[in-house]
Amino acid sequence: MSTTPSVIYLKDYQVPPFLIESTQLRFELEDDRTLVKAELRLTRNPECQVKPRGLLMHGDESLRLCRLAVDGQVLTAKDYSIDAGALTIAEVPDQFILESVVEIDPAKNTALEGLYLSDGVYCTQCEAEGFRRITYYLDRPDVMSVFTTTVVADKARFPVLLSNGNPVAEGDDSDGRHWVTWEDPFPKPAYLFALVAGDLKHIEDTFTTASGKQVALRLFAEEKDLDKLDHAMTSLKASMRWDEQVYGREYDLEIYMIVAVDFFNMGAMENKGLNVFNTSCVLASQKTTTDAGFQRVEAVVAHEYFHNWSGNRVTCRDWFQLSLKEGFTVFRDAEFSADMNSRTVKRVEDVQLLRTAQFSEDAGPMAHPVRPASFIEISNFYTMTVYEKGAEVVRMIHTLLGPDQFRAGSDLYFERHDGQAVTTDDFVAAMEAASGRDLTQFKRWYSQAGTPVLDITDEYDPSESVYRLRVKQACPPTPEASEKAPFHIPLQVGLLSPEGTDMPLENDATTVTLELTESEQTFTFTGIPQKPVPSLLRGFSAPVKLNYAYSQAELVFLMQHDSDGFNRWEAAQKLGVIILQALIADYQAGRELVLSDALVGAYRAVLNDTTLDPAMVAKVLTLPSQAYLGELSTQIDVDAIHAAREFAMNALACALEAEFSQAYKRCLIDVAYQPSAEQVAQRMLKNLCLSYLLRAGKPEYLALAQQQFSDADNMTDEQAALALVVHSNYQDAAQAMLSQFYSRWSQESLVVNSWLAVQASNPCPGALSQVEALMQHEAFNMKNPNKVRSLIGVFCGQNPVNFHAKDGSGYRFLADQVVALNELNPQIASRLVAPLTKWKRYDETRQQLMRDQLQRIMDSAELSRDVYEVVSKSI
Ligand code: 0A1
Ligand code: ZN
Repeated sequence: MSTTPSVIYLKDYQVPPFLIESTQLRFELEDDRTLVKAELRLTRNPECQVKPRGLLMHGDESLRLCRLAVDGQVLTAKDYSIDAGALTIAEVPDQFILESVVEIDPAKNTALEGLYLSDGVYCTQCEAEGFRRITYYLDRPDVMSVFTTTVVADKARFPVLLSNGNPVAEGDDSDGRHWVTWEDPFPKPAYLFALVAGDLKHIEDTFTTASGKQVALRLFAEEKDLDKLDHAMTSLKASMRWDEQVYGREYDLEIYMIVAVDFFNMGAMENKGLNVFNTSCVLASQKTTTDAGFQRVEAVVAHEYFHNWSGNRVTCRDWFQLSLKEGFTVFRDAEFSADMNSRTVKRVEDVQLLRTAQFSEDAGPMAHPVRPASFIEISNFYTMTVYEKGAEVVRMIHTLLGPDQFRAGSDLYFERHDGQAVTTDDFVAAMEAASGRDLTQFKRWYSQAGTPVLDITDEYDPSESVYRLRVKQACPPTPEASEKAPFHIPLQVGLLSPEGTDMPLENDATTVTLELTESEQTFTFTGIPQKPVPSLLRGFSAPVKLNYAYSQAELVFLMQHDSDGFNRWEAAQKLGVIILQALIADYQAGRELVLSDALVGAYRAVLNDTTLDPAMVAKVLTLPSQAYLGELSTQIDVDAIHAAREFAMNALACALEAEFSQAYKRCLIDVAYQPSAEQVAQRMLKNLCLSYLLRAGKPEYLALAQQQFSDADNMTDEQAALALVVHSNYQDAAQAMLSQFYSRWSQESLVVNSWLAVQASNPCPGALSQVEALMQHEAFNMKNPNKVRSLIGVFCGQNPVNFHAKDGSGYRFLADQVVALNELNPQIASRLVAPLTKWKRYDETRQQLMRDQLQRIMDSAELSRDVYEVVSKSI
């Protein structure tokens, strides 16, 4: 980047002057280069008012143009120009064939955008704008074309040659090379293009769609990982059935393929008929994968599959509409996971993520609306806001419309827009048309950034049997706007009688949806015989912060009686927050820390109630996280939060040792391992108990953890024991376990990642030197995003005490890595820098140290657009 990068605005959107009717590609994969031959049938877009004489094609500085021809006429240098990678042909007819040949070098592509090599396997990543690194093209999602792709490569080293659609021809050349031609009949934008070539093996199954069509399912991986694909296959078939049953959506090609690659910037990619997956999101086996890993595979396989309709058949007009496909698809995969496992546990986990990662993004310098209004580099907008908050926005529509009208809206959306590239307005319009509801104000959720805050008070009038809730909403300023208009917020509410039962409300319902539309509103409930305890924001019905002055006794009451499982957990969190905030204040004031009996009593009751879902018991007995407590603070005091949590957990461990020990034993499983909701729940609670027991300070519990570590027949138990000991005071035992773990698993790349992460997240002193040492270890590779995330990403994002060390060493370390990665892989560099951008939340000394490092990155050599955007917006 030699000049200041330009900003792209939604308001400047214009339809493309040209369309591409068909795309024929031929890839010749050679050792030191790849030749890409393209034959494009272009035509003027009838919908475009202007008729430019020339044509601008997206491209990249890494393309070496070998030949360019219009309708067979070879162009010479005077007929075209190339500027900052883009190709302009001075004059073109209304309809023509454009032929080009370019040379690219996948072996040198460490950015992992476009065509690159991952451990000897060629693969592509084209979303969002990677296709222009492969050939000159109209690389924008509203240009949709049918593709025919021929891949040619050495047969011995690259026996498998894949692309989108159906294979239509193949053959051998005389020189040991072979070729396969693929045809994708569905018009698609270039970002959904994919190519894979390598020595891969596969497992195969079939799926019969609701209308009786047979689909071949093929999952590819390196031979050594072939035994880790069964769970993904099961998840794929379950997703296909679920989308038929819940959304009436069938698969449309004859074949569906997934390829596992080890080098990948994100989780996975929904390329038409040929998904490319990060190994971390598709491989799973009992011995090497934790329960959380199994659930991630299930969720990501479903997510990519669901994109076939929400994303591929109906795609985005422009990248500002990214949440059109991502918000909707995350909502769909969350509902799928809820149906496959425990609904309440899934909701709790999603809300925990939203309230830490998304809320902090929405409060920081990169805050943006679900539909951003501008960007410098679109890769920076694959965010918690676009994905997770976007999914909450769809969920709110579902809540406001109810399941039947929502389904009608979704049917109408797919019917109206099949084969089109559309906007979030089109999505909402379909929901409005199907339901008859006016969502004009609701659409502010797409255009206004920031997390709304609800302040709720109440009053009860016994003489009239009337209960009133008074709700105020406000939203703090964010970079794009200081004033916010009121949001349309569905607030689900129930009222509990003093006996702990739900009071019947309107039409005898026990939960009602209040619709907030103004900055201040009062809701009146009549026929309320006694003063109720309100259960507010049931199921987390809107992505907001809520203040209501609950007493500790009311929270304990809700923990026991609320019929809404999510809010029972939420009551425990709120109680934990109140108690921890007091401990934090005591710590800061140098007062002695004392644990409240209320918390011990509440925890004991939950622990002894064997009727509860063990997973929910584990969630309830987990104190609010360091990140959440930070998010709730005006100024984040990392050390005080850590000290308060450590103190509370140690005190709980001592007070409830016997109960934890009994619960641990109750949760032992003596049947064969399964990643089923039931077993997952038991292991979750068992390992939570172990975490408390280790804090009780008795050697017998260290022995218990060591025994679990060596006897475990699954990675969940093995890794839990390892992490607990490594993060404890038993440092000698920890070292022994770490080296044992590494020698056991050094050949399993994904397990080694968790070995790196356990050390990177170690809150004990010295973690930074350990991380620096590990960067020199054979297990680390700066070019592999999974390694970078597991070591550097985890240290900077999940080790607050060490990352925020007062001497600024953590900040310096991160800046060094960002500068190094900026050259290798801009997307990863720019994601990694996030923790530094939150400097405003810390004390003045740390603020200064963090800003110094941001400035140092800014002043370092040529910055990529990715890193430039994040750093310049943060300083
Ligand atoms: N569309 C994918 C996510 C994805 C986005 C960008 C990528 O490369 C820069 C890769 C994947 C999804 O939502 O799963
Ligand atoms: Zn997605």
